[in-house]
Amino acid sequence: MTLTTKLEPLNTSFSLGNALRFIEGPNGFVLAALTSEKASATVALHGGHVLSFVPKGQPPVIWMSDEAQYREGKAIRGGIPVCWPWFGPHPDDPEKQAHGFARNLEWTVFSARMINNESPQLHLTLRDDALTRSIWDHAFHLEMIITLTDELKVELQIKNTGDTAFTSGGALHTYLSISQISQISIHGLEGARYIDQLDPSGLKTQEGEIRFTAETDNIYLDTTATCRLVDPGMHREIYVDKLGSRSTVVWNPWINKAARMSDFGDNEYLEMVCIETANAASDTVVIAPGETHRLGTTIRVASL
Ligand code: TA6
Repeated sequence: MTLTTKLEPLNTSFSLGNALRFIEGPNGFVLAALTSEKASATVALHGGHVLSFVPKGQPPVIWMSDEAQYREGKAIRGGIPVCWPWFGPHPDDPEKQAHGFARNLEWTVFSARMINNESPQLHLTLRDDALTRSIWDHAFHLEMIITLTDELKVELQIKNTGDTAFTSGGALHTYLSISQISQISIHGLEGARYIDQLDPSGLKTQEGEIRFTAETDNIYLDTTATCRLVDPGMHREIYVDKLGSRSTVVWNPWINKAARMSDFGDNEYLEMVCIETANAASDTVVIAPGETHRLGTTIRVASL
């Protein structure tokens, strides 16, 4: 199937004029381009993966690696990877891909509509099939609802369509664009208990704001707090609100891990940080048959 034969029926069925249309992305990937009066965003059907969010008058808020690879079966480096049904390594089987399979699969366009005649909303879906069941033997229906105003709202609805309960972990693994890693601070997690993935000797407690002087890979537990990223270099604050999430992961790979990742530039650790809306470790949720869990994040900026 050529790209044109992919794009034409999508635009015929779902485009909303200039507010939402389907375009060609890197390596023939299909992207949805969303535009409101106050911002723009792009979403890859591969992985249901938000790639960009740019409020009017602002530099990009969501970060993408210049080395990102657009290949079937591989996650795109940057944006908002959809990590599901588990976060990090598989709890029992190290052979299974890290962060689950949802970010590596092609999602389907379910609908597109305007909210209040000004905000495009894209609705994507992913259902279980023989491949997913060979990895994780449960029936599910994922819905990804992305709404653009002057903010970016991303909501993952996780429905158990099977007849046995399952444990749902995962994250909206948001990469944020910053001026310089040593200049920023993250507020809102003061006093939260966390797993330092680089020193699993035991739970730690966040003392004050988060600043970065080395590789940082923390899973903050039992917190529903909004995170506020203060970036004096870009004269802005980025807020990460969340819904249905009791974990927040804060990650910067720093020098050595950046150098080990083939789809991550050696110096790109300087210009990004992840604030991830998650349910990980002890915060995973059990979803009963027929029930739905909603996991959402809203990204917004304010000028300093
Ligand atoms: O969210 C932090 C983390 O779990 C890190 O340990 C690092 O592995 C990152 O996710 C990226 O994982 P990925 O599989 O996308 O390379």
